Amino acid sequence: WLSEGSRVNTILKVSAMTNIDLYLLYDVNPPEGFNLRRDVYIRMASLVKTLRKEGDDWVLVLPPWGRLYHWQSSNVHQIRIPWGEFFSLTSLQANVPVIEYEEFIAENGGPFIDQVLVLQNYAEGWTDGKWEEKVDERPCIDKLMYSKDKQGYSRGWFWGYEETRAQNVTCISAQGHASIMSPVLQKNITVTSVMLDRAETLLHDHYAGKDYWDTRRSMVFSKHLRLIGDDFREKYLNSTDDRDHTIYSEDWTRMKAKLGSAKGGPYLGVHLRRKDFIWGHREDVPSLKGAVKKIRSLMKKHKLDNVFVATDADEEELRELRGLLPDMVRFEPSREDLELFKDGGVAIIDQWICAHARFFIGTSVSTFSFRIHEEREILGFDATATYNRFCGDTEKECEQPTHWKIVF
Ligand SMILES: Nc1nc2c(ncn2[C@@H]2O[C@H](COP(=O)(O)OP(=O)(O)OP(=O)(O)O)[C@@H](O)[C@H]2O)c(=O)[nH]1
Ligand SMILES: *[C@@H]1O[C@H](CO)[C@@H](O)[C@H](O)[C@H]1NC(C)=O
Ligand SMILES: *[C@@H]1O[C@H](CO)[C@@H](O)[C@H](O)[C@H]1NC(C)=O
Ligand SMILES: *[C@@H]1O[C@H](CO)[C@@H](O)[C@H](O)[C@H]1NC(C)=O
Repeated sequence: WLSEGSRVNTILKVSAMTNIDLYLLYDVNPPEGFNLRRDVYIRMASLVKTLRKEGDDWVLVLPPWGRLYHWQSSNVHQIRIPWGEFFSLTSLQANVPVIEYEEFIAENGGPFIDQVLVLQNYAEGWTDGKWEEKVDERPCIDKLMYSKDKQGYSRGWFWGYEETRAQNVTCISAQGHASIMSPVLQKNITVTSVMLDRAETLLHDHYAGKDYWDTRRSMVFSKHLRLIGDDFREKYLNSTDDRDHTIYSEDWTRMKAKLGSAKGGPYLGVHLRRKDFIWGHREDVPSLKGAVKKIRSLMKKHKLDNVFVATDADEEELRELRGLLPDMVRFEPSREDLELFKDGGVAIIDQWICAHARFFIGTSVSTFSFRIHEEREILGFDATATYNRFCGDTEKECEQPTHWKIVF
């Protein structure tokens, strides 16, 4: 009953009949940070939703966190971190079926990935200067980050799981939104586990649309991190959900705060991105002096006595900042806390505290700041209290961030 040309469909049907899941794994270009990776998750969740609409039981395998360039705290174990340490898995699962990588290994019968598709652009770029959506199997443009072992399996980084191997690695040129991969995965793949490497190559299906926001709202931070942030707010910033009108529902599907309903705690929230943002002497990033001047003027304008600062500034800049702004409040984890939460957890706590401020100002085109905007949108803050950024000291046109309204 294998009719010609239907091998793929047949195998997929057999899988569905026997309730075998199909697994979509993915990874992102190594230099990308935590907050861009959170954005790529939204694109992959959208692809899985499209695949499931077509009828097959695809499950998204969550790529373990680790080896991130910015996570440099020494002597803290920072690889093979499951998503459950940072996000609420039940919340993610209420949006799209997801499993941790170790669950995949167990369900799949071992650390094997059938097919890795390395996504890349087109070697020839846009033909005739015209952009069109397309996807084709093509020779690999860059040197592959995988190598064959003695048995002929492909070995690679695989999130620090050394025993993991792939049966087959090929390159695909793709130009378009995430769901452009849906036909490829349905028709051209005769396997049960597929990994898309360099998944950031794919664009959002519909940026800031309903599906985008459903997935974004489902990315609820894990409870232990939220609790640490809430305790800190109460203890050092006189901020509680009751008084600040930021009541949070554990069930994100019921979290529908009205725009403008959140008041926020009596403090200014600041995200001051430094490090690589100042090394390039970017025109849109202020000096510390410039930033503090703006902070002072905002505190006065909004009658706020407290300022909470989240920053990745190095020791030297931090000392300078403390000199200019001695009254700033910062979340400074103890050694044990850092080992427990890791750099990713501390970043989340910083974001959570900024998200609850009466007024927030962030850094130009920082995905760290963008994720705070979204969190505040979910909590129901007025746009004027959220979509603000520092201007460079000599920046002429200082365009402010875009307001992306939630689509429920
Ligand atoms: N705790 C803490 N960490 C920060 C802060 N700002 C930046 N970082 C760290 O630096 C990393 C870089 O920022 P990300 O936004 O995640 O990285 P990215 O995706 O490259 O995004 P950009 O900010 O756009 O560079 C974060 O993941 C954090 O680890 C901050 O205010 N607090
Ligand atoms: C799918 O497979 C067919 C036949 O092998 C091939 O011609 C086509 O280019 C493939 N499509 C994609 C998108 O990879
Ligand atoms: C590897 O995958 C490609 C593309 O799907 C396929 O053409 C090829 O036959 C596969 N090779 C092996 C050894 O399975
Ligand atoms: C905290 O806020 C409440 C309500 O706004 C206020 O009454 C109280 O005095 C504040 N406490 C401190 C220590 O500032």
